Amino acid sequence: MTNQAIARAAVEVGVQVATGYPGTPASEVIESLGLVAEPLGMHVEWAVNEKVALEVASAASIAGVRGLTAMKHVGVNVASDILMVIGLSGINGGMVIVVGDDPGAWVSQNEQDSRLYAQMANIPMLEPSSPQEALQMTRLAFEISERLKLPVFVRTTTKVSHSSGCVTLGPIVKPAKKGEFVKDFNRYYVGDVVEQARREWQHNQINEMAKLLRPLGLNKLSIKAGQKLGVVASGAAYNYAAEAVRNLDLENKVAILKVETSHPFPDEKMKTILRRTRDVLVVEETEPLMENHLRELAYQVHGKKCARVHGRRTGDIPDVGELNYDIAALPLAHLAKVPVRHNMDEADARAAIAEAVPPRGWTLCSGCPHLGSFYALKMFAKKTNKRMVAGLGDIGCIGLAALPPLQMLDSSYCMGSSIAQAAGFAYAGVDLPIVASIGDSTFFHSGIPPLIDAVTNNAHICVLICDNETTAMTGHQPHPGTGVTATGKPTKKVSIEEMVKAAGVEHIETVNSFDIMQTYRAIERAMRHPGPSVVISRGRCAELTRRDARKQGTVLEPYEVDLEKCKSCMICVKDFGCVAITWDSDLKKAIIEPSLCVGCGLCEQVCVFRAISKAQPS
Ligand SMILES: Cc1ncc(C[n+]2csc(CCOP(=O)(O)OP(=O)(O)O)c2C)c(N)n1
Repeated sequence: MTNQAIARAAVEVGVQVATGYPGTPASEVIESLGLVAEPLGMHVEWAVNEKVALEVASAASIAGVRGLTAMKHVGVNVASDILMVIGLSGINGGMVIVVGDDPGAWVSQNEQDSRLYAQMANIPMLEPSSPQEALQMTRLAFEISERLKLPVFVRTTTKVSHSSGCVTLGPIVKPAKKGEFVKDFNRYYVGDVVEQARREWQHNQINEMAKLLRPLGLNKLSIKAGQKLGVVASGAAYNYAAEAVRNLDLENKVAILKVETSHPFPDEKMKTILRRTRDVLVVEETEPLMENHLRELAYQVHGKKCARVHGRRTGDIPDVGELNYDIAALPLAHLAKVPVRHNMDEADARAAIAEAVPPRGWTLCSGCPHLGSFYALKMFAKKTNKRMVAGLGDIGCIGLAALPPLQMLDSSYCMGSSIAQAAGFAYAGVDLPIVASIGDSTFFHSGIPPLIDAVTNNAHICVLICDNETTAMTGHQPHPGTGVTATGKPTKKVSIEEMVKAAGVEHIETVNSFDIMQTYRAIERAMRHPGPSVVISRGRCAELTRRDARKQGTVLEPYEVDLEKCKSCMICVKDFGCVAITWDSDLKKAIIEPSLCVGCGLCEQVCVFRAISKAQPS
C-alpha cells in the first residue's frame, strides 16, 4: 500500500522521529512505523494534534536527525501556524510532511487541495501516483530536504494512498546520529528583521530546487513531433489520464507531461508542451492549479503557437469532486475527435458490486456506547419545553448520532468546534438547552482551549464528552487518555476528568454510556447548572469489545426478544436504532441478530415492555 511504501522509505533513510495525528487517508504511515519503531530505535508517536506533530518532528530535524510527520489534508489547517514559519528557519536533518488529500471528501468534511499550502508556505511538494513512486519519491524528498534545508511535502490522494502494488525495496540505513542543537538566533528566532532575510533565503532555496531536479528525471515529458494534443496530469489523476490515452489508442497522438513536483511546477516542460501542441488538457485534483499556472505561462510563451488550455475552468472537467477514468476519457476523446470508450472493467465491477451489496446508510455500530449517550440525550430533549436541544456536533463516530433515528446533532464542522459553537449560541441568547457533543480523541486534539474559553465567559452549556476509549472513526489509534503509545507501549494516562477540572469547570459527572438512566439524569443535572458543565459518558467502543473477545477467546452473550412480550411498538427499531435489531415483517416483531449483538444491554433498557433480555444459553 502506498502509505506503507512511504513508511518503508522512512525506514530506509533512517528517520529517527516520526509523528502524526490519525486521519484517513494518511493514517497507515504512522501505524506502519509504530510496528517497527522499537527494533529500529525510532521515536514514533501519535501526537495530540497535527500542529504538535509537525512541531515535534521539525524540531528533531532542526536538531539534525531525519523527521517525518503524516496527516490528512484538514490536519494541515491545524498545523498551518507552524507550517508558515518552519520554512523560514528551515531544518537540518531531512524532513518530510506526508499529506493525504481526499478529493470527493469521501472520508472528510471537505475536499481541500494541499498543493495550495505548498505554494503558500513555499515548501517543495512531490506527488507520486503509485506505491513504487511513493517509496522512491519519499526517499528523494529526504535528499531534497537536506540539500535545500527545507521540509518537503509528499502529497497523496485517497486513491493513491490506499492503492497497492509490487514495490522494489531499497536497503535500510540504520541511523547512528544523535540530535545536536547548534544555536543560531538569527535563524531560529523567526520574526521581525530576521523574517525578511529568511524569506529571501527561502525563495532562493526554491529557485535552487529547479537546478536540483534536472538530473533527477522527475516530471516526465513524453512528446513527439506532430503531436497536437497534450495532457498535463499529476497523482491519481495522471493514472486516469494515462489509462484514457491507452484505452482510446492515442499513445502516438498525445504528448503527456506527468507532473511530479507540485511546488515548484516544472515551468520549462510546461512551456514546451504549450509551445508544441494545439490543445492541452489538464487533469488534476482538486483545484485548477496547474490549469491556471499553464494559462499564466501561456502569456510568457505568447504568440500564435501556444496551446489552448482545457480543464475544470473551461468546463471540460467538472468543477468539483474526485476524478475517474470516464471524467478524463470524455474530454480527451472529444479533443482528439475519437469516439469515447468506457472502461468496461470498471463499469462491470461497479454493476457487480451494486448487485451483490445491498444499499446501506451510515450508522453507528451495534453495541456502540454512543447509542446509549445519545438515546439518553434524546430522552432529555423530549422532556424539555420545546422538546428539543441545540445539538452542536463534532468530528468522529459521534457525528453519526446526527442521523435517524437518534438525530441528536444539528451540526458538524471541524475538530473541536462543538464547544466554542455551543458557547457562541449561549452568548447569542439561543433559547434552547445547548449541548456540545465531542469524542475523547477530539477533546484532547482541540476541545480544551474552547472549554477554557467557555469557563472564562461562563457559557451556559453542557459538554457531553463521549469517551469510547479510542480514536474510533480512523481505526482505533491511541490518544493521551488511553495510556498506550503509538508503538503499543503502556504510558501515563491523561485523565479527562482532571483536564476538565483544571479548565475550571465546576459541574463534572462521569457516567457509564451503557446505563441510559444514569446518563440521562446526569445530563439533566448538568443542564440545571448555571455555567458550563461537563458529562463524561464512558463506554468501550463496540469494535474493541469484539476484538477483546476474539483475542481472549470469550463469547459475547447476545440479547434476544421474547416474542410473546414484544408488543410491536417498534421503539427499539425506530427510536433507538441499534443495527443488531431488525424488524421481522412476517412475525411483525423485533428480532435481534445474535452475530451482531455484543451484549451491551442497551436495548433491554430501551424496551418499555421488558421484552428484551440476555439470551438463555441453548
Ligand atoms: C484536523 C483533523 N484531523 C483529523 C481528522 C480525522 N478524524 C476524523 S474522525 C476522527 C476521530 C475522532 O476520534 P474521537 O474524537 O475519539 O471520536 P470517535 O470516532 O472515537 O467517536 C479523526 C481523527 C479530521 N477530520 N480533522
